[in-house]
Amino acid sequence: MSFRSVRLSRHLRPALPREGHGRRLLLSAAAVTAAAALTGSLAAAAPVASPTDAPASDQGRLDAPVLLARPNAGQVELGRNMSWGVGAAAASPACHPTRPICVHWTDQGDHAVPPADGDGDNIPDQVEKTLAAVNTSWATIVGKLGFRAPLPDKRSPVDGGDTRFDVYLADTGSAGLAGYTSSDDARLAEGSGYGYRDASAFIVLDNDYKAGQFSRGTALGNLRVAAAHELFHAVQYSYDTREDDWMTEGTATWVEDQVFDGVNLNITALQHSALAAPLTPLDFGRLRHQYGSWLFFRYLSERYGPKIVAQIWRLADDSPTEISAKASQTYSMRAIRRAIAREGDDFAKVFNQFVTTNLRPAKGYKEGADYPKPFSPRVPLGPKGETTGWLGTEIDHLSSIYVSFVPGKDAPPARRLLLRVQGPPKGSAPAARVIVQFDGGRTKVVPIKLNRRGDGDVRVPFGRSSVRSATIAMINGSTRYVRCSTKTAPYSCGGRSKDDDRIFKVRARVL
Ligand SMILES: [Ca+2]
Ligand SMILES: [Ca+2]
Ligand SMILES: [Ca+2]
Ligand SMILES: [Ca+2]
Repeated sequence: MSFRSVRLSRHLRPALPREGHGRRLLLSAAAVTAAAALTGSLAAAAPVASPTDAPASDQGRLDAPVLLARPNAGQVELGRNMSWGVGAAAASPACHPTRPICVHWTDQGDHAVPPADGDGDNIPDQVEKTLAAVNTSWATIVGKLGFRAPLPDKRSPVDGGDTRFDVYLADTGSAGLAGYTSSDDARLAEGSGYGYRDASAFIVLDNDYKAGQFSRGTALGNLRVAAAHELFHAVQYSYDTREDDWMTEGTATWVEDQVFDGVNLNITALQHSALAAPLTPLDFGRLRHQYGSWLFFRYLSERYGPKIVAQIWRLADDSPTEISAKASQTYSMRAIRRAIAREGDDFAKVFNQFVTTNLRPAKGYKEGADYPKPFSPRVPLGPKGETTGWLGTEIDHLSSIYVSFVPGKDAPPARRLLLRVQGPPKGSAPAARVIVQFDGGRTKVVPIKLNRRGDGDVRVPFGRSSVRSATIAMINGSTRYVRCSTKTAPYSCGGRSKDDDRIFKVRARVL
């Protein structure tokens, strides 16, 4: 992407482009250019509603678990307005010989699985593939990564035959879903008096993953990542059925690639992540950003190993086996902060490094060459003494913006750039870092030390003959929330951030 060079305005003019859920960018030629490009990329990645375009990662989870009837008297009610309307096939269910997993299917009506049965054992190939995908997911998630298994469904009014975990096959693709997770655990019922939030669960996967309903990837690839994703929701239910959306969907989308590394369908969701939409808060739980947040869990698992995500869920536990009463009702972001502290690190520092790493995903992530690159407006600066004036923008909590300063034609061959930042006060966790990219590809990250008022400056190399760009990342790392559990905003703890709409300004001058 290239941009015409802009004359930078010294005073601030309001411009109201929007990214994601509606972050307002203020002012300045650079910001306006950035915003125009952001709007462009958003249009390209506009949310799609038709089932055909539903990404594989777009699996549903019932927001509030409700009691749902399962097989009875030949009818099978599966929630989400999905019902077989007929009985199960004669050979249903097919269960794994050692793991407690059973797959249920029907051979009649709209939800029938394709009848192909290569080995002639009356269990259709699709059922065998589903059982294999769920079994592999279980082996990785529970066996290798150390997560809890789904709870036995011993308190369900209908248990699928016994307390083993149940997988039902239905035409979920017709509802635009790759699958979903639900629960009929009696402890979730109104007035059950149960004081914790854990529950057993069952999952529903598509009956065929046929191409007409799933436009990306192969039928087998879609089945595999849906199995991993939905099994993981059932695993989450054994900790907390009501954890924040951005973490439940983010970690379920993360686990797809931990189990089936070769499928990579979750890369689609990165259109709604800190890479493509850095001005949207990391913990925004709507408009598909709850899936895109998997990038952050990937960052943590590449940094500390994937078991850190199991540690996070243990710290977010709200079942009778929770680590301590103190951990009770610990929400997503608090659990993440504690898990990072146990690694000897500080969340704000890690979030700043996440933002810095994201500027060049190909270098920062194992599979980052395939990830979208964040947009950074390029501001050419020419002769000695030239300045941008103050460029300002509002930044919400857990969000950031990048601006790249580039030595222009008139820039002296060996000069430095003075960058001044005015951010919000220290308590709101502001940060600024400069990533200098030299010719030949080497980079250097220079933090800008901000004082209590949020102000700071730094000098970085800016010679025309050696520097390609100096990119500033301005970061709002706040994790201060108020009015938790009021569900007034789709963020961590169901509360609001204390630090949204914080104004950050930067001024660059060629020395
Ligand atoms: Ca068979
Ligand atoms: Ca069962
Ligand atoms: Ca289907
Ligand atoms: Ca992969």
